[in-house]
Amino acid sequence: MLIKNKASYDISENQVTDEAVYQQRRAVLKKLGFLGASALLPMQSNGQIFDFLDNKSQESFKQQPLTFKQAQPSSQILTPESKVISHNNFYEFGSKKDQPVELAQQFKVNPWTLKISGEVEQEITLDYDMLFSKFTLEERIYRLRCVEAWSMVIPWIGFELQKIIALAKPTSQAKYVAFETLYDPEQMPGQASRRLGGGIKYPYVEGLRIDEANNPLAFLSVGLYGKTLPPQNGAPIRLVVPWKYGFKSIKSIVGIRLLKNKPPTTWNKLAPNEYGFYANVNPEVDHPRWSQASERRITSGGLFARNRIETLPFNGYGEQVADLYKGMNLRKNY
Ligand SMILES: Nc1nc2c(c(=O)[nH]1)N[C@H]1C(S)=C(S)[C@@H](COP(=O)(O)O)O[C@H]1N2
Ligand SMILES: [Mo]
Repeated sequence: MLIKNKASYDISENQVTDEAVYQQRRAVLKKLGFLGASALLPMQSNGQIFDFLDNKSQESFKQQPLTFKQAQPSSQILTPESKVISHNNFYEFGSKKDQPVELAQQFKVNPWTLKISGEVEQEITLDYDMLFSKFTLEERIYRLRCVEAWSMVIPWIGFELQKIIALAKPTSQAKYVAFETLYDPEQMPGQASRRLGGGIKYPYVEGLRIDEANNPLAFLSVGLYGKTLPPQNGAPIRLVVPWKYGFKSIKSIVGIRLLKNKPPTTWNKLAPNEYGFYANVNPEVDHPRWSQASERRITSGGLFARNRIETLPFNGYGEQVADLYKGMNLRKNY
């Protein structure tokens, strides 16, 4: 094998775990239902993944059952749980869809600290147990539309973002809300390697205008399908903003800060001409490299299922949120 110009994140061959051990690990994940058919294709991934899994137990993350107020019955067809938890975007655990489920199983979510600070009268610090007990938990069935033009329907469990904001008592100066994901390269291999982490500068950060954050649809999720979140979906707590592209729905949050000024956001910093601050789902404004007019709904069907559907303005939530953008040019403010 030709190794040219070895970067610090490249590994040497003797660090690569032996193929048999690797296959055994995949068999374990497969038995647990974590690996779909695509995972049986030969892996193009690098030794780093083997290395990361090395010396760790093969046990998968344990989700706990939750008590919550169930959602009204819905006519929407849910995306099967097996797909919700195995087809993920979570670049801290690799930029490919099947990497988070493989690389996040050892992620430690307890203890956890979520701090709400900034332009508030009352700073708040929540520990792991408080995430599940401070507010009444309810179920919300939301569509999630990724900017890459695929979508899912997911039964989340959690509480409205506005509840935690109200508890902190924002000052009159608070105009924006900034969110930050955990920074821990020892646990998140994508933060330790540019190649795995897709070139993102970590920690992953996101933001909303305060009126967007106070809209009742904006949700902090601590669970899905009746249980606590698995790590690949953003355990122990993540944002869900269903009328915006999926990248706004930041995972594994440790900080929420109320601010006077608009905060930087990860994808906007990386490619400002492709990803804006608002990122409202909008079929009329195409991504520079692809159309946003339709999407592939991920269902129980296979690869060739007929599941191409029209994308709706604000992902179909216009009635609840369109007023937030009255008078704004949504082509300019993409
Ligand atoms: N910290 C962090 N949050 C993130 C991401 C990420 O890479 N890192 N990916 C985003 C993108 S692009 C999408 S589409 C959703 C995917 O959520 P899911 O894997 O639970 O479906 O998470 C979002 N939140
Ligand atoms: Mo996404």
